[in-house]
Amino acid sequence: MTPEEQRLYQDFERAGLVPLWTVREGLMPATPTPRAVPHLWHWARLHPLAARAGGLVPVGRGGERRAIALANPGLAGQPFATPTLWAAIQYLGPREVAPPHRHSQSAFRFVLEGEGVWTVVDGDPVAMRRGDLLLTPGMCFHAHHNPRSTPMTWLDGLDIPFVHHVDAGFFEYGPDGLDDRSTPERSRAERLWAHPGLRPLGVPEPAHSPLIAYRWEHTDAALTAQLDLAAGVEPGHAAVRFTNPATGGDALATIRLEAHRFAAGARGAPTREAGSSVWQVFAGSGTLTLDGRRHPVERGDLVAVPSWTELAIEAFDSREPGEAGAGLDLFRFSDAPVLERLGLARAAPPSPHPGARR
Ligand code: GTQ
Ligand code: FE2
Repeated sequence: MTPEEQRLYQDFERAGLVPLWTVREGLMPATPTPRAVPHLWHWARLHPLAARAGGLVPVGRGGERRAIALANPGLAGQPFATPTLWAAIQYLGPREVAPPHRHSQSAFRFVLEGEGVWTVVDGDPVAMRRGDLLLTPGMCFHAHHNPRSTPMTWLDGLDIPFVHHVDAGFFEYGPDGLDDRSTPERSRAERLWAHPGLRPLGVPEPAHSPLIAYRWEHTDAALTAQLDLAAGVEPGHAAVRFTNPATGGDALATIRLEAHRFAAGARGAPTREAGSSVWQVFAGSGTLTLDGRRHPVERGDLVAVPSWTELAIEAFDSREPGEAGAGLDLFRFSDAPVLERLGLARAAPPSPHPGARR
């Protein structure tokens, strides 16, 4: 570099400027180059750690929740599973209450095992049981309470990293003390909105999905029928999206929620899409192959799939004791609604050479 050029670059820096030609390739790659890496967290390791926190760390004001976040090793120690998605295991001990609050971040709970906690969403107590998906749309007040003598754990998913990146986070405490500690079997949300194809009249136009609870019995029946009818995504692969019954759109504004079932021995075609996702095994076992690396997975295991990572799923042909059926059931959440709204969604056609590529 000539002394004159050197002075120019110094003056750029002093003036708060960066020339494109020094950063173009890093900032505008041909295809996404995520810092997040494909990563697997074993439930068998997470769960005991959450239980230990249960014995040592109180749940209350300030920290708000006994939630332990999955931190992607590519994201410099930040508590983010992917650049847009938070995934955490939350533990609530016998007779504990997680106090009411609300925030602009949207949340869901997915229950891998156990029951006995009610999440109270805008005053509506919602029972949590295995396989259920419960919503906490942005700015709804929510608290969780466990009236039983047994602890419960579940998966939380939120858009915390996305909201952090765009500096749109707002948070408020709710009134201390939980007003409604009742434990109804069915929430008001379900009594109004969980009748297929029937929209209640005379109720206010909902600002977010009014359903709040998506029960495993319905998810399971939908997946079973799709596989029986061979009408799914591909042979041996059925999938459903959780939607807002008032609009047919995604159940949450920023997070797509899906359940997938692979029949025993089924092998899905490799897929690749812009935007990131997290998968959790709900039942059965199989493998998730990420950019050619094969990871065996079993019940509860969580996998982060960064943008443009090739993913192929295979179900083992085995029946686990206590599982509903052979094959592999998975829950998935992604940032797809954000990318779609912004015109950034893209998917690649299946790779012509599936299998190991690295
Ligand atoms: O349960 O309200 O994992 O506010 C992170 C933030 C759970 C919750 C999390 C939260 C919650
Ligand atoms: Fe919260």
